[in-house]
Amino acid sequence: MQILLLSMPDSFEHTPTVAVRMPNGALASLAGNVDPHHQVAIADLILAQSSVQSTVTRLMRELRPELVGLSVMTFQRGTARRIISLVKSINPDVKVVVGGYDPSLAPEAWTHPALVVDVIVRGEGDITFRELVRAVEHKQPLAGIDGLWYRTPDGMQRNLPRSVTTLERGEIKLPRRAGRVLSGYTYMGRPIDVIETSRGCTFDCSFCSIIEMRGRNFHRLPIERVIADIRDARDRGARAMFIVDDNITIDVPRFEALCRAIVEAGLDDIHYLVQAMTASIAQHGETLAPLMRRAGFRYVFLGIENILEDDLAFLKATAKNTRRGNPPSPTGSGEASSGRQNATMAAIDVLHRHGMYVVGGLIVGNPDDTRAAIDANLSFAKKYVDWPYIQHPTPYPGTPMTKEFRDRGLIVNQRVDEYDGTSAVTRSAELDADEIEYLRWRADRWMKLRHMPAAIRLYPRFVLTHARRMMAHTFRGTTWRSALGLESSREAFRRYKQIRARERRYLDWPDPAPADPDVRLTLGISQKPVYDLRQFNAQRPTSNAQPLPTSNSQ
Ligand code: B12
Ligand code: SF4
Repeated sequence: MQILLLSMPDSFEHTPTVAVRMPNGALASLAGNVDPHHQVAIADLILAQSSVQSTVTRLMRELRPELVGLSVMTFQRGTARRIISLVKSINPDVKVVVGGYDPSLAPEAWTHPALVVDVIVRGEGDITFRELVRAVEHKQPLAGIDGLWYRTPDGMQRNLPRSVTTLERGEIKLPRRAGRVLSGYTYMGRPIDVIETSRGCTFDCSFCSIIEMRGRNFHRLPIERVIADIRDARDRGARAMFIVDDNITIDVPRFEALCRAIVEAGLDDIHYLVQAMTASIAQHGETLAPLMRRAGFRYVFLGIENILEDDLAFLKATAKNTRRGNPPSPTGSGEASSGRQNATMAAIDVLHRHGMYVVGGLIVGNPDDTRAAIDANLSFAKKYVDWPYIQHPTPYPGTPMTKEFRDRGLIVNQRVDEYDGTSAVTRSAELDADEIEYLRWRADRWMKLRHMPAAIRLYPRFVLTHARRMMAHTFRGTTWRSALGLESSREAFRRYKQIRARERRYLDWPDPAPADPDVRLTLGISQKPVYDLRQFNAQRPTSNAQPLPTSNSQ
C-alpha cells in the first residue's frame, strides 16, 4: 500500500526555521514499524513552510496514496484541518488517519463529520498503525485494534486504549528514514536528525502532556539499538542529533553508559542536543557532564520551569528541581524545603564548567504571578542561561494545569491555534495575558542577541552567513525608531503579534469546520469526556471483549 505521512509546518518562536528544521521522529518510527512491503513516504512540512499547499498537492498527485497520516500537536490543529480538507479534495477516497498529542488527548476535536477523519490513533502509534495498515490492506474490521477511534456509518467507534510498549523487548523496530521525500533538515547549518533512547517519565509536572499520554512509566531501548539508530542517521548525513526522549535523565547510569557507547562507536563527532532535568544534572553532573561533553553534547535544554518555589509547586515541578546538598538557590533565599535545595544553579554550573550551553526552559505567567515574579525569572534567565526558552503556561488538552486554569477562570484565549507556548493565552490573578507576553517578549530578544558571540564560536560560517535573517526573525516588529527609543516598544510588540498571526496561515485553503467550537476549542479532559489513559493503564483488562467506556464522567 502507498502511504503518505505528514508532519505539520507550524513552527515555534524559539526554534526559527532559518536555524532549526528537525524531522518529526514519530513518522520515521511509524514507517519503520509497518510491514516492509508497504511504500511509506514521509513529508515534514516544516521543510516546505512557504509552499505547503503546492507540496501536499504534488505529493498527492505523484504518489497517489491510499492512506494519509498526519502527526498533530494542539497548536497545529487548524493547519491539519485545512490539509485534510485539501487532501480529501484531491482524492475523496483516501483514508485519513490522525495521531500524535492532539488527537490522542483531545480526540473529540477530530470527530466532527466535516473533517472527514477516518481514524484517530491514540497514544503510541507504532504497533497500532502497523495493525491498522494490515487491516486496511486485507479489508478486515478495525474493531479489535486497541488505540483506535474510527468512523463508521453509525458514528465514531471507540476501541479500547492501547497500553504502552515495553521497549526493552525490542518490539519497536528502527525508524525508516529512507521514506523521507523532502530534504533540508538543519541545525545551525549542520544536517540534523532525531533519535530516541527511551520513552516516558515518572514525574508528573502539571503542565506536561506526557503523563496524560502514557501514564507514569519509563522504558529503555537497548543501548546497541540506540547506537545502530545513531549510526543510521549519521550514514544518511546527520552531524547534529536531537535526542527526543521525554526524560533521559531518569536513569543516569544508563545515560552515562550511552555516552561511553557513543565514544566507543566513534559517533562523537556529532553535536548532540538533549533535554534534561536539573535535579539529575545537579546530583550527578560531576561524573555525567564530562562524559556528555566527550560524547559530543553541546546544548542541554534544562527544564528549570521557574525559580520561585511557589510557582514550582503550582507546576508540580519541585521534585525534579530539587537536590540534596548546599549550593546557592537561584533566588538567594536558601533552602527550598526540609534540607533540600533548588538544583538549578548547580546544574547550570556543572554544564558550563564542562563546556556545554544551557537552553533555559522557564514558564512565566502562572496563576499567582506578579510583575515582580516574572521579572525575577527573566532576570535570572538573562544572567545564567545561554539561550532562553521561556514559555507561558499553556493549557494543553487533558493536563492537570488546564483544569486548574479553567477552574480559576484564567484561560482568556480558547483558540488553540495560538497555543504555541510563546503566545500567552492565560492570565494571572494580577496581570493580563498581553502584559505577560509583552514582558517575556521584551526581555527575550536581547537575551538571544547576547548569545550571538557564543554561536559564532561554535558555528562561525553559518552564523556569519545567516546572522541577518536570524536577527530579523528575533526582532520582527522592531523598527529603527523603536530600537532608538523614538517609539514605544509596545508598538513593536503590537506589530510582532500581527506578523505572528499572519505566519500561522500556512495554506490558503478553507477550514472545513470554521465555526464549530467543539473542533476549534476543545481542551480535552476537563471540558469533554475522554478516556483517562492513566487510569486505564493502571487497571487494564486483559481482553478486548470489555464494554467500551464512552466517558470518564468528569
Ligand atoms: C522532541 C520534542 C520537541 C522537539 C522536536 C519536535 C520534532 N520536530 O519532532 C522540539 C524541541 C523542536 C519541540 C518543540 C515544540 N514542542 Co515539543 N516535544 C518534544 C517531545 C519531548 C518528544 C516528541 C517525540 O519526538 N517523541 C518521540 C516520538 C516517537 O513519539 P511521539 O511524538 O509521541 O509519537 C508517537 C505517538 O504520538 C504517535 N503518533 C505521533 N504522530 C502520529 C501520526 C500518526 C499518523 C499516527 C498513526 C501516530 C502518531 O505514534 C508515535 C510513535 O509511537 C514531546 C514530549 C514531551 N515529553 O515533552 C514534546 C511535545 C510533543 N512538544 C510540545 C510542544 C507544545 C512543543 C512546542 C509548541 C513548544 C515547546 N513546548 O517546546 C514546540 C513546537 C514545535 C514545532 N513544530 O515547532 C507538546 C505538545 C502538546 C500538545 N498537546 O500539542 C509536548 C507533548 C510537550 C508538552 N508540553 O507536554 N518539541
Ligand atoms: S520531568 Fe519533564 S517529561 Fe517528566 S513530567 Fe516533568 S516536564 Fe514532563
